[in-house]
Amino acid sequence: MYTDTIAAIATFLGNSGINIIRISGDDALSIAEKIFVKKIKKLSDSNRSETCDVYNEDSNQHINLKPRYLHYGYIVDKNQRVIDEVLLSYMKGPHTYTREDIIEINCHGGIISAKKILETVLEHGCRTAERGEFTKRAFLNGRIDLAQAEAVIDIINSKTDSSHEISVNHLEGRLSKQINEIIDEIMDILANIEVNIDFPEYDEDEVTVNKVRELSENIIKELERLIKTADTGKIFKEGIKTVILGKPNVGKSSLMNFLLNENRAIVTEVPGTTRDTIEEYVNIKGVPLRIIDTAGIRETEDKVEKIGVEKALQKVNEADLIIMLFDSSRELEEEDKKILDYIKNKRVIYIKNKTDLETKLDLSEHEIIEKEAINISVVKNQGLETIIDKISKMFFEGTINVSDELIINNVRHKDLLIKAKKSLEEVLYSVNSGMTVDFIEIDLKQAMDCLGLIVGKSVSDDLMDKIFNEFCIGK
Ligand SMILES: Nc1nc2c(ncn2[C@@H]2O[C@H](COP(=O)(O)OP(=O)(O)OP(=O)(O)O)[C@@H](O)[C@H]2O)c(=O)[nH]1
Ligand SMILES: [Mg+2]
Repeated sequence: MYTDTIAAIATFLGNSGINIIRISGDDALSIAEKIFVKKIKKLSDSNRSETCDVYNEDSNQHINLKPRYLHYGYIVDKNQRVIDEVLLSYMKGPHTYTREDIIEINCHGGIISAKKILETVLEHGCRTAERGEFTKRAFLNGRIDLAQAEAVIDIINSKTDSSHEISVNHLEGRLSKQINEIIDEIMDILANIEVNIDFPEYDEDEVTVNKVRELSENIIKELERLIKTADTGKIFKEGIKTVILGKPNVGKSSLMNFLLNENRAIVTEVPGTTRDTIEEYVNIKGVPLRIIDTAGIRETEDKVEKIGVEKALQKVNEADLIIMLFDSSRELEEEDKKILDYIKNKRVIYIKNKTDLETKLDLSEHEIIEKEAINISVVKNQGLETIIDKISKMFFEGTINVSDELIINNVRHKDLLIKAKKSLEEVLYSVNSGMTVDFIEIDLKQAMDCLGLIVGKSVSDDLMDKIFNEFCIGK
């Protein structure tokens, strides 16, 4: 099958050591042969121009690019002017990332070389790759399935070791294997039903019904187990969305800075210092946190502060965790009580800050909070470890071994698993209410289709565009 040839810079353009230009498709090799030279000749000084000082000795020389070797040489433009000194490799399809012929050119870092080389490559008759198009080709050419392609982007976007490990598991095909096994089981049930429909005279109805019931129940259990892991997967992928909340001046921004280990938020003794929400990602002892510092909650006439307070309260709705800060050197005030009211249904860690000062806070009205609250002093660096330990216990019940467990870390997969489970519950319902087996065929097929979409069986162009548009160029 002929495909047009695509090219892109696969590395991040900046002051790096090297950049890589990638070409994939039927013309990759012939393009390389036109732009790559192994030998150069310095022109004599009199012939030198400012922009070109080296030339190909024999522009028509035949270059033998042996596959899977690194070839040292130069890239030249259409006028045979040298652009850069490079290492070039040729990987012959189908044993490549895209299953097509691939050329990779390692040039010097910086912006200009890579851009010029790409321009030259494009001039020789290929087009710029779209986002994720190399990986899309790997999928379309059957080297990986859709779940594995999605794992590639998740590996690139990983922010923690654990999240990386989960995605590597998926790339290796562990999720796909499990999903395909479930699809096979559903196909077994369907086959049973077909026999029943085709040969009703065998009167195997009862046997079939029992078999359908048992298999559906087992698959539902398996899907439930997978769906349950999605919460952990989301946390590892996005971090625990942790909103620091409290009245003005309790030390929210000080705590944020401490957790980030940098002076990110402005801290002053003036109540109402923080006006906007500030979000940062941090990984503390393996616990991934997306920390959000907020404006101190109080009634205010200040227009800017008011918006800040509204934003802070909005963040509460999206939070996985609230860190509610009290100032132990001040009495419990209306503002504290209002915040407590506001976060009633959330997961909360209560903290009393400024314990280095004389205690004035009395939480005896709130017995449970008093018992649970962690005493800290940000300025004295006291009690802060306890916060992380508590979060770790709250979300991971100690430790979690992501390498052994198959964890769902993709919302699309989770939604499809839930849909598949619902269809199978319909199957069970139909079976239990005595409907004939042919009735359940539709639901079974629907469950199978949902699971098929995870691994990319009969996926629409729209869905593919949506998935691969999240990739970077050159991947
Ligand atoms: N003594 C003492 N002072 C602290 C402690 N933590 C913070 N502070 C001080 O309390 C003041 C307010 O701290 P911030 O971190 O700005 O408080 P905030 O809650 O972010 O305040 P707003 O942004 O105004 O809502 C600053 O002067 C801090 O140095 C502490 O543990 N002990
Ligand atoms: Mg602040």
